[in-house]
Amino acid sequence: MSKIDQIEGVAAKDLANAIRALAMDAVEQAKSGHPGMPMGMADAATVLFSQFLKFDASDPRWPDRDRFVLSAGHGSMLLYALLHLTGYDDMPLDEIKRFRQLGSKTPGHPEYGHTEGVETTTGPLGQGLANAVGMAIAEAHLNARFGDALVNHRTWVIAGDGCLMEGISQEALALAGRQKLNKLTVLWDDNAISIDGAVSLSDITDQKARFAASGWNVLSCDGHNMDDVARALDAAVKSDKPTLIACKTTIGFGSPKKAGTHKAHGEPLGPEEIAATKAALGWSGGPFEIPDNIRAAWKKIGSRGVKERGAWAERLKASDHKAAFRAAFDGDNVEAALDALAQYAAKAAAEKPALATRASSGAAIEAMFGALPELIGGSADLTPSNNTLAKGTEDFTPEHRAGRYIRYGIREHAMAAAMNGMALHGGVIPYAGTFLTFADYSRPAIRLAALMGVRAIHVMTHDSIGVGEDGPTHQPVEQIAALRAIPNLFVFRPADAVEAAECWQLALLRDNGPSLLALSRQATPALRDDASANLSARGAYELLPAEGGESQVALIATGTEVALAVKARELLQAQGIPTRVVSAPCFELFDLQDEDYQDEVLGDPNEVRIGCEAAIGQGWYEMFAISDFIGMTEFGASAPAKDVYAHFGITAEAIAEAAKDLLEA
Ligand SMILES: Cc1ncc(C[n+]2csc(CCOP(=O)(O)OP(=O)(O)O)c2C)c(N)n1
Ligand SMILES: [Mg+2]
Repeated sequence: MSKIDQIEGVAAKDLANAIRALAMDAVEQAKSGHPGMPMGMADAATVLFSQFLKFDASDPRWPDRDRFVLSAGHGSMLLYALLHLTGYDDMPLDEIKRFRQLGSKTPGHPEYGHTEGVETTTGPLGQGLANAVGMAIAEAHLNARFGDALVNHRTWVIAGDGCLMEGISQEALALAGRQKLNKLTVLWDDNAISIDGAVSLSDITDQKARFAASGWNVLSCDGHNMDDVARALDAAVKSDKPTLIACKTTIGFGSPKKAGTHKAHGEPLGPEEIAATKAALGWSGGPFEIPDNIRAAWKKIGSRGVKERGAWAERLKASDHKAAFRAAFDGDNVEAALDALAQYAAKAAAEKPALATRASSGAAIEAMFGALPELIGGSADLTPSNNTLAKGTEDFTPEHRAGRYIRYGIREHAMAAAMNGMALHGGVIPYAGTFLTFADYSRPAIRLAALMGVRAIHVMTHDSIGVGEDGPTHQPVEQIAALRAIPNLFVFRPADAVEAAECWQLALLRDNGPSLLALSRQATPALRDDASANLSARGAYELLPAEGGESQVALIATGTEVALAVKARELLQAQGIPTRVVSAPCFELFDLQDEDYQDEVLGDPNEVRIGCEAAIGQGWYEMFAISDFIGMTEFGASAPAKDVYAHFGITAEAIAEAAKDLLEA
C-alpha cells in the first residue's frame, strides 16, 4: 500500500491519471503527438510537482524557482498537462484542446518564449539535459554571489532513452559530474522503448554505470510507485553529487493493448483504446474532462510555492544584494561593459595595433570583464588559442563557485547547450570559445539559441585557411555561410581591433539572440583610425572611399580579407582606377538596414563590385549583388598561412586582377 495514496485530499493516482487522460485526449484530437511518454512518467511527475518542485504557477519567472526541463521534448503533453493543471495563466484548457495547432501555446515540442513555464525549447534529444547542466552552473554561481537567501534552487530533468543515447548526454553528464552539480537531478524515463522498438535493438549500455563513472549519484526506483519515486527524489536532494534516477516505467502505462510497446510512442491511441485505457485506469471523464476535486487538488499544488515566493520577495527587499541582483537579471551592467569596450576601441584606433582578431577579442574581453560581473567565460579546452580568459579570472569549480571561467573540456555541443541553459536561467551572460571549424559540433545548440532568442556569445577563432599548418581539417571553409544560414544568429567577422571591440558591443547588446564572433589566428593590420561611432552596427560600411574620380570598383570584404581589399584598392588606385572598400562585419545587421543605407553602401550598380572572404561565396551574391567573388571553392591545405592564401588565389593581386577583368569585359 502506497504511503502517498492521497495528495491534497484526492487519490494520488488520479492526479497522475489526469495527466494521462489529457495526453491521450490532446493527441487524439490533434491526430498526432506522443502519448506514451507522458503516460509513463505521469506518476513520477506527479510526485515531483506535488512534493519537491519549488514553483508558483502564478509567477513563472520567479528567479528562485526550481527549473524543470523536459529534455524528452516529444513528451510535451506531460509538460502542457502539468502547466494546465497547476494553473498557469498561459495554459487554459482551450490551449490543450488546440495541441499542435497553428498559433497555440501547445506546439508539438515545447518552445521557450512561446509558452510561459517552458524553461527551454526541447525536442532535439539530449540538449535539454545539457541546458539543465548550464542552469545548474548558473544557479551555483549566483548562489555563491548572492547567497542562499536569494538563490537556492534545484534543476530537475526528465530525460528519455533517446536523450541518454545522444552523444551530447555524455559531454553534459561528464561536465556535471566534474563540477559536482549536486542540485541537478535527472529522472530517466527508463522504459526501454524508443521508436524502432526495444532500446536493446541498438543499445546495451549500462546507463547507471556510465553516470556513476562520471561522478554521479545513481539511484533507481519503480516509476509507478509514488513512494519509491519520493524516496529516490528525497535521496537526490541530499546528495553531494548530481543524481540520476532510473525510473523504471512502462511507456503508455494503462493502455491494455499498447502499453510497453513502441506503438504507444508517437501516435494517437485511437478512440477505442483510449476508452479501454480510461476504464483500466478507473478514469471516468470524457474527452478533456477533469473532475472538479482533481482539478482543485492540482490547483493547490500549483500554489504550493506562493508563501515561499513571498518570503523570498521579502528577503530580496531587505537584502544588501538587492540592487546587484536586479542588475544581474535585468542586464543593467551591460552599459558599463559597452563603455569599457568603447575605450578599448578608441585606444586601438589611436595605437593601431596589428593583431590577430582573436587577440583583439581577448583584449576586448580583458577591457570589459571587470565592468560586467555577469559575464561567465569558458572554452572547450582551447583557452590559450581562443583568448577567452581575462587575466586574473578564477575558474568556476565545486570549491569556488564564484569563479567566472568554465573549463568546459572538449565538449563543444554540450558547451553550447550549457551556455543556452545559463542564458535561460538568467543572471549570467555566457561566452565561450572553440575553433570555428568545430562550430559544426556546436551547431545544434547554436540553432536552438537562435530559435529561443537567448544571448549566448560564441568566440570562434582560427576562422579561415589563415589557420595555416594545421591544414584542411582545421580550416573552416563552409562554416561561415552555414552559420549565416541560421535565422536570428548574428555572425560577426571583425577586420581589426576596433571592429572586434564594436562586434563585442553588438553581441552584448543583443539580448534576444545569440552571436558568433569569427576571429583570426593570424595577425592583421589595423584599418580604422576612428572609433567615435560603432560602424559595425550597420553591418557593412564604407571603410575607404574612391579617390580621383567617380568610383569604378567596390571591394567588399570581411575579417582578415578587408586588409587584402585595402591593398587591392592601392593597386587599383595606382593604376588610376578609383576604388572603394566596404567592410562587412555582419551580414545580418546589414540586411536589417533601410534600403537607402544599403544602396549608399553598395554604391552605383554600374560599379564593378567584388566580394572577398576566405571561405565559400554562398550568400555573398544575394547579399551584395557582387559580380565576382574571391574566396574558396574547395577544402584548404596544410602549409604556412601566406602560402595557403597564395595557393588558393586569395590575394590583393588577384582581387585587383578580377576588378580589371570585369572593367574590361
Ligand atoms: C536529436 C534527435 N534525433 C531524433 C529525434 C526523433 N525522435 C523523437 S523521439 C525519439 C525516440 C526517443 O526514444 P525515448 O527517448 O526512449 O522516448 P520514448 O519512446 O520512451 O517516449 C526519436 C528518435 C529527435 N527528436 N531528436
Ligand atoms: Mg524510451
